[in-house]
Amino acid sequence: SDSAAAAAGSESNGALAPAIPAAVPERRKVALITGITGQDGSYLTEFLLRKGYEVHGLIRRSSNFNTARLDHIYVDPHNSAKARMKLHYADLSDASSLRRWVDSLVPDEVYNLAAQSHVAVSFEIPDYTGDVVGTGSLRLLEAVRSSSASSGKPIRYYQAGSSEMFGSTPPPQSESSPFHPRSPYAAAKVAAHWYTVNYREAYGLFACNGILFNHESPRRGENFVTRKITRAVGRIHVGLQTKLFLGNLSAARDWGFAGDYVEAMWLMLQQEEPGDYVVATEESHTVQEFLEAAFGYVGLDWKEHVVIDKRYFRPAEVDSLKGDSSKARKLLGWKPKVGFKELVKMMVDQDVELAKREKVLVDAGYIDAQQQP
Ligand code: NDP
Ligand code: GDR
Repeated sequence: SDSAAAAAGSESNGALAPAIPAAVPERRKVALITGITGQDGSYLTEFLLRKGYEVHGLIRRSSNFNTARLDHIYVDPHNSAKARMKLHYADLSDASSLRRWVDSLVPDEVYNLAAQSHVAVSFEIPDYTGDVVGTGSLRLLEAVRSSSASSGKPIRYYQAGSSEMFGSTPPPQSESSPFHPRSPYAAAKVAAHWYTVNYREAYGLFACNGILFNHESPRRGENFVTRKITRAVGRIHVGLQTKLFLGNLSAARDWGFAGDYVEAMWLMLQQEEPGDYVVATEESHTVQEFLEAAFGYVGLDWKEHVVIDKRYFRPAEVDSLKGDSSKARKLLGWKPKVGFKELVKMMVDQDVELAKREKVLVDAGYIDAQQQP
């Protein structure tokens, strides 16, 4: 659908008309989210809308609409009584666009989720990844600091940090574990982490780093390993594909559900003091275990379908991640609701449905089958 994307751009100034119904006595809390079109952005938007927030998202220009994860939430901004999510064009590589929206929206909370978030791709485009993930976070922090200093209004800031920052540090990893990043992506996230700490210490900004371990969902990008596997399971199950090409199967990850993790982001910004928190399930599984669970759930044997392809091995790998999230559990009262098996089931169920629909369209000649072996 093109609906959500169509709201951004020149007409989005209309979208900035007050969205507060006359009957609501107090100003709604206003959240500004970068990376709103991503997996976490869509869950966080749903979460904040349920809490009564007005949500503004910054989206980047693309030749195709890329708002599919938001289309079910989207209400046309001309319907000003109902539309509480608005989209605006900006980019983490463009400081002026960030400052402009922070100034004009006067948000209570800013969530910086935007990133070139693929670890393997960061080895292919290291310079760009460093610019968006590292310097982009600094640009946004500076926009928040300077805007808040001129308006006098405090703004709370969330930085999407990652367990990848621990890299080769052995598990379990907690807030006090040393960082040893193993990719341009992870090194840039370490920079963003320290920029955030620095803005807190230097300017007293209410800024928090969430150090989130891997979190997945049916909305996960299709080239991350969990979704790549569940997408293939669905397609193999209905006969649209037979093989799945993967890299290192022995890496271990602490996989949780994205819907649970966005609550932790919000909780960090509701505390009396800002801080940094590890968010994790505290349970770790290898890629091979994920394969066994996902293929096994629909009665398939992964060994009959998986082929190892060297191109998916990384120049440097993160072997083992398992979080210690006791600080978040104690101080935020947060804990995950969805476990490993339930997560696999949720993702496979959706991807089997998706493959069935794809098959109907392919069989009817409405779409071409993706050319996969
Ligand atoms: P996604 O890759 O799904 O989403 C990334 C978002 O960033 C998209 O909305 C993307 O826009 C946007 N974006 C990318 N480049 C730019 C740019 N130059 N300017 C503005 N926006 C940009 O990531 P997730 O939702 O999975 O993750 C959210 C954040 O959390 C990321 O920062 C990620 O690095 C971090 N993280 C994620 C974890 C996970 O397991 N999911 C774990 C720990 C940290 P577009 O849709 O146009 O591509
Ligand atoms: P990760 O996620 O690098 O942990 O980063 P990804 O799913 O890409 O890789 C997990 C592990 O699986 C191995 N692997 C493969 N990975 C991909 N993508 N494709 C393959 O074919 C494949 N075969 C094996 C990888 O080598 C790796 O060990 C994610 C991202 O969301 C980051 O943004 C985030 O910060 C971290 O999680 C926490």
